[in-house]
Amino acid sequence: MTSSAMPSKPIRLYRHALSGHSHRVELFLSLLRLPFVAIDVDLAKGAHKAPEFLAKNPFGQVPVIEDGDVTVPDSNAILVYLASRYDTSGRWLPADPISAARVQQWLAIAAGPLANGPAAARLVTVFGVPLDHARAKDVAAQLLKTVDAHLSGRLFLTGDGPTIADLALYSYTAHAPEGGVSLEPFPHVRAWLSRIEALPHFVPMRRPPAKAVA
Ligand SMILES: N[C@@H](CCC(=O)N[C@@H](CS)C(=O)NCC(=O)O)C(=O)O
Repeated sequence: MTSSAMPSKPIRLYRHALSGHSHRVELFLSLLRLPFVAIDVDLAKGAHKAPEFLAKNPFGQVPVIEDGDVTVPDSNAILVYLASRYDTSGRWLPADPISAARVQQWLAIAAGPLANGPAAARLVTVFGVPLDHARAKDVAAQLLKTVDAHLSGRLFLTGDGPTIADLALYSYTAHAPEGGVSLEPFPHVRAWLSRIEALPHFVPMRRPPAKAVA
């Protein structure tokens, strides 16, 4: 399959509006100016565990995209797919071995400490999921300290320009305070968030109702 500028019909994004995993995909679709329709999956009612959704993603999680007859679950896999298929500039997922490895390194961080830290802390406060909040906050603080040091003297995670690595880390970092994780001690992280928010066609993630945040 070769890369092309536009899908022949809008991409279908199965998502939840308060999911950072879904938002990173929605953000990239917007930055690439790709046509898409968002389909809200009612997680509270268990729609993600219904047979028709499990046929799209056997792990029963959002996000999933359908692009013509191609179905891709998993936010980071979707970022890789969209960059490989539609980013004709090649800047979002560079092909040279070192840059490609750097991007993959951050995608692994997004699936590891970002999910177990800021995202997990927010699951406790916003959704009432019975996880260990103190441990999630510790993981988040350690991650943010490391990322803050990494971003000192760098504009973006892998260098001077944004890649899908930055998008994978953005949503749950920006919304970490909803999980009781402060961004105050991390000035380089806050400056990096602002740089992403200044990208043309940036779209924010919805904030939960105030009463939902502890
Ligand atoms: N590795 C997956 C994680 C996705 C994920 O955790 N999705 C959450 C919403 S943010 C979900 O669907 N949770 C429902 C469940 O796991 O049952 C990805 O990157 O897409």
